[in-house]
Amino acid sequence: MMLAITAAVVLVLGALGVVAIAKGDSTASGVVTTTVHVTLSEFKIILDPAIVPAGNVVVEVHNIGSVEHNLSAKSLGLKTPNILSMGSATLSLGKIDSPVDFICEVPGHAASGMKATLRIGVANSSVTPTTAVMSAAQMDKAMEAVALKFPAKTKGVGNQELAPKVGADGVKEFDLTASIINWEVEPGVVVKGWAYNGQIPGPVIHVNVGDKVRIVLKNELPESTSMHLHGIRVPNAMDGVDPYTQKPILSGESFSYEFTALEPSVGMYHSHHDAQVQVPNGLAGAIIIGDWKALAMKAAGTKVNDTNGKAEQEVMMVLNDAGTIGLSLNGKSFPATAPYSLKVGETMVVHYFNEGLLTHPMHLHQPSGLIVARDGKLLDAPYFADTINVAPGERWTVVYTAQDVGVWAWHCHILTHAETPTGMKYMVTALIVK
Ligand SMILES: [Cu+2]
Repeated sequence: MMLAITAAVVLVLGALGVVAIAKGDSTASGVVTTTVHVTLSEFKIILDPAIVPAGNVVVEVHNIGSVEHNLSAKSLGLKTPNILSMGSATLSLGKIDSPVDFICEVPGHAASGMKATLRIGVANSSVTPTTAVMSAAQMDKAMEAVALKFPAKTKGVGNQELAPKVGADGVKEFDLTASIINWEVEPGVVVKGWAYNGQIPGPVIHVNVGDKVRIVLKNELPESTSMHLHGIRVPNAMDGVDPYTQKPILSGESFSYEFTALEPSVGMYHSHHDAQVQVPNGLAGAIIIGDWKALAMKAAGTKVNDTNGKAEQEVMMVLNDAGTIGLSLNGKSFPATAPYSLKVGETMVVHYFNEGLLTHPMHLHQPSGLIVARDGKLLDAPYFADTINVAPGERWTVVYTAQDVGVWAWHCHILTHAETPTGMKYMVTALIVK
């Protein structure tokens, strides 16, 4: 009966949007029932309270993340179903008198940090749930505070152009080292990133058609790796798919990927070993063959109002949504993302690369993008779009010519990838047109 009443109270509180903690409650038999509010997100489990008195425990679970999660208490054999973004579930743990370990059982999520332990003792409530009720004014203030931080300084910048060493044989050699580093995704949020040359995304490799290329990858990770050249035409033995085309590169060992750059390409290099962990955690970078500023402008022709017929910038925009890095543009979450700037009549050629697990519809408020290539192949008929769906593995090359002065938001249009109740976050940046 008491459980039914507690459940009813929880339901009512939930319906009102109130997520305050239900206080411990004694039944006639003296057993306390405590409701624990659990918040799931990428990639955290927050318990409130985290310490409860021995007795009956009911957990009320809210997923405020952007992807599906669940909550599992393995030692008790209890688990919620998968909970959609912004969904809820309730789990009765029964009578508890020793600590309970929780994880999210979605593959990779526990390893990325979705673990928590409910302890037994004097109840506390030190954590404020992020979905706690705010007044409209408080919400406005929180949103403004985040917006004013943009662009926030963080340690580490990805996508830095990597200069080759050119040997007597004329081969352009690029040296990459894979290792685990501390990576600041947003101000004060430092995660264990898996990086090439200490950068997330890895450095940009730029070569010309006809170049002989050698990429030497040294593995300083705690596990094996290999590297696939995604979208680049290479001999099969250089395709980086262990154990088929090569042996795994063991920790401490190196491998040389050698090929001749045969055709203009917009490619990415990324791990092909334990890839669902290694790639979202950061092991990915851009590799470009050819002069895409020139190729893209030739394809655009007279469709854009560029003043000098030249692209002023080439921008790599690497999308990610999982692992330790999470929802991000070029390894950073708003307000730590980098803004871009152009003068009216200037052009930037943007390559979108999706290294995540989800599709992201990338939207620049102005100007419209002229799509000139998909996966490094020029289109017969370039076309305009203001929202461009970039699926995992895809690369889209887009010409943006600045038309109107202002600060134009540029973000993923899955809104939970761009906003939270306390302001813009994750896959958001801006184009500043002067
Ligand atoms: Cu998205």
